[in-house]
Amino acid sequence: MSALNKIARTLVSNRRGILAADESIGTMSSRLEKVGVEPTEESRRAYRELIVTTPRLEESISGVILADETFHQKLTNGRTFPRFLEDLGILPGIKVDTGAKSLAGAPGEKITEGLDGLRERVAGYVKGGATFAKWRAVITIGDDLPSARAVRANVHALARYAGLCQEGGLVPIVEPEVLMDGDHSLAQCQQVTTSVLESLFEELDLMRVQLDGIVLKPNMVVAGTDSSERPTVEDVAKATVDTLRATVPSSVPGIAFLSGGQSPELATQHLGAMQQLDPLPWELTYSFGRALVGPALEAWQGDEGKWAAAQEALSERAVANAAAR
Ligand code: 5MM
Repeated sequence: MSALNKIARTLVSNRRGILAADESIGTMSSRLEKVGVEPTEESRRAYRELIVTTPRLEESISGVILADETFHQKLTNGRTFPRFLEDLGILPGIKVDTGAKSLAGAPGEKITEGLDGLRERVAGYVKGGATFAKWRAVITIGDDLPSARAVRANVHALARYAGLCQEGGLVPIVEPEVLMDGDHSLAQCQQVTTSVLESLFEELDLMRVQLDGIVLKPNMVVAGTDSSERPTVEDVAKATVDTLRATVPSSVPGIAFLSGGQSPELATQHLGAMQQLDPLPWELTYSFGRALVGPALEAWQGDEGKWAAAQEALSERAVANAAAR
């Protein structure tokens, strides 16, 4: 078993999943503001300390994705975040993309940036304790969207990122997110997700990415947020697993879903229903952001007195997702 395969397997096995705590400074700040917390370097640090010190987190969380700011910050006990996680038996990960920007020639569509200097940044993160990385591409469904150029540009960037990470010793989490925004049907989401994943695996092959040393982080196949369709939990589970069976080679050790704006409870129910669709050639787990930490953030509100309640809220979601597996 290669070192990359071992890390990838650790991330997705034993009923554990990944916690995405890698909101960029802008996203984290606006989420803190929404719950009445002044967004500062210190409040972002304190919030991340609340998350990683949640009692028994390591029982349901295999890895935590950190943002660059957090990666270099310290907990109250003086340990850096990656070293603290390592001590707990949780793999430290790092988001290495630098965000989605407008794609020239493609109105309404984005390209994720961050390839320049990535080889050197990967080396720095490995020194600091990272074992895996993450890069998120966003694909929009709309009138005549996504365009072929946006899909191709994004899967190309994902494959080059994955190759650079593996070369430097990090397992790449490969995240092509087809957004829930819009009034599209579940069938449209399935068609777009299928075509994005087909293009992605062609490009990963072209760039000689070792498939047993990645974790795929896709969206679930759902109807758009403004759609009048209300698919059942079983409909979503079946459409998602059918799509993945048709596109994801069995050499990929695991698939860890993003939650994409679904409610925490629904994301967990979907994950649980998918496990019933045996046999599955890969592990299916979670790499949720909002669906894991949303309730904790609301419970905390920056109040030290509510620290324990917030950790309890995170624990509840983490345990529920592990149980759904
Ligand atoms: C945690 O948020 C991640 C980073 O977002 P920005 O760079 O836009 O601030 C994000 O990539 C996240 O990891 C995925 O979207 C999964 O999170 P959700 O909330 O969709 O489960």
